[in-house]
Amino acid sequence: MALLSILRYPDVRLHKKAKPVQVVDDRIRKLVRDMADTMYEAPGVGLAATQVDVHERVIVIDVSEEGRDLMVLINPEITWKSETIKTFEEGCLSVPGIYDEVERSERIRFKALDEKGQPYEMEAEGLLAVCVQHEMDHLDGKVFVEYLSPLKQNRIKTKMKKAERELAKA
Ligand code: GNR
Ligand code: NI
Repeated sequence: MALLSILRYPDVRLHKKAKPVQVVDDRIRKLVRDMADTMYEAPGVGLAATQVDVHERVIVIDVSEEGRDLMVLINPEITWKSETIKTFEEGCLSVPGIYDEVERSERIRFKALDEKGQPYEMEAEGLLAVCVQHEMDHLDGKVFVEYLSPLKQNRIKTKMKKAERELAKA
């Protein structure tokens, strides 16, 4: 098992745009395994490759209660979004300790490749819909706090930088 280290906001690398995966090969399958281990260890319900400083379009998600229903999204694309918007209190492994409300489409359809390179399409609602949209934002270099007011973003930046200094001292 290999745990990867998770970048923390406001690291500039969180704003890089990830490139599509060209071939789903053993290198990508190893990345998926390591990302899943890292997500379960955190613990979190999703993780985008961007968060582990790999700028390729790979996401792992597990929103199941028992935490053993891994979903792999390679080169995901949203094919439909509901006009109905829902607010959800989001958190992020790259912004630990910060939770705030974000508005997103309540339901989506998306397509992606699985870890075998097989294409699939599915509809999502609830936490899964939130999570897919949150993770796809990461691949485009966007962190959920960017939906908050500039004042809140500055407060969060200050708080995260202070926490980083405390960690460095310890
Ligand atoms: O673990 C996570 N929980 C979560 C809760 C509400 C909305 C989104 C998320 S995703 C987050 C893990 C993470 O940071 N993924 O990028
Ligand atoms: Ni996140």
